[in-house]
Amino acid sequence: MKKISLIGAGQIGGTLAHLIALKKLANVVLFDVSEGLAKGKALDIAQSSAVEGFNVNIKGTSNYEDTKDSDVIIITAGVPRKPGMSRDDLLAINLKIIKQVSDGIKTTSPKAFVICITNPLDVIVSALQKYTNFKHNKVVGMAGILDTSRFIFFLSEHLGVETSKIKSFVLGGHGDSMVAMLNHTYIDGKPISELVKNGKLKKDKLDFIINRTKNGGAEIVKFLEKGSAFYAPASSGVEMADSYLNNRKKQLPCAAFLNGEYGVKSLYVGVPVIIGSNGVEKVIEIDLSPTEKENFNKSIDSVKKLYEAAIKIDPTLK
Ligand code: A3D
Repeated sequence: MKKISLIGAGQIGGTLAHLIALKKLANVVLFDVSEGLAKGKALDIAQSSAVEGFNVNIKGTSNYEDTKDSDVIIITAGVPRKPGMSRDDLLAINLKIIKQVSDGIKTTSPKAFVICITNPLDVIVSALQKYTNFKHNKVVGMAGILDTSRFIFFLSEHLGVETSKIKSFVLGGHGDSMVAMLNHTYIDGKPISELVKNGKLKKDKLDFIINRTKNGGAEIVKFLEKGSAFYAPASSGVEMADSYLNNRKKQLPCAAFLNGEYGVKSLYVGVPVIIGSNGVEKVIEIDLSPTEKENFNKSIDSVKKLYEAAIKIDPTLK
């Protein structure tokens, strides 16, 4: 059995542990600074094994030694948003937490595939790679799968078409500047532009759905009042771990390190990548329309700006 360590046993961490157990993907170590939280959730999930019929080991801990030699590490340690807050408002506090996590994992699991979920995603995943000095292809951020899944769900709900029959993806930073790739969106095999042209999907409704996707996280934060989304983020993280552990070589939109692709150098940002047993095996460069390119560049600029803010907080990130 492979080993997945979850750093952060909060809402997403606990859901990740549950999903990994149900899917029998790997043994799980659930780590949190709050030891009781990690131990309590691990025990609770383990006690469902007889009902659910899984045979994976689940351990709660606040000791990094227990995460030693993990195959995959998924990081959700940090603070989530409160209503009215943007993801960027979390920068200073989550940067400090990610430094502690990096110190905890870099000597214990130097070969792990590390998936970061902590916000603000693109900048936190960059910081994580700098702090650990792990290879770029082994450190990746989860956001694009979630944003894409939200977009597909809203389209499906409006058009009455099953989600499995909609293909699309969302690129760019995980924030208000994310870009829905309309030229790569197909509804039941037809380009979305065709549905707009023949009036099946009104242009203003499509704009509304794109906007709702951008604000998909905030909509849930407002409903919950305490904390942010966790079911769909956990599902998205598990899909990445599964593609790595089982060498599925799936094409997934993730925050990956760009080294010249899309004309961007030395920055983590959301793009389609292939995830297999070598981690991020390839960044897929797709053709962007002039508008998509313009929006993508805007998104890159906002990620760059936030990274500069991170350097002000911790100059070692330069
Ligand atoms: P929450 O339920 O608060 O869990 C976070 C956990 O981290 C808590 O149990 C804390 O005790 C723990 N923690 C804090 N400091 C440390 C530390 N130094 N080491 C280990 N554990 C620590 O939050 P959540 O699970 O709802 O969300 C976690 C993060 O994911 C937040 O930053 C969210 O903003 C982010 N998030 C990202 C997405 C993306 O799509 C990228 C979506 C939803 C949430």
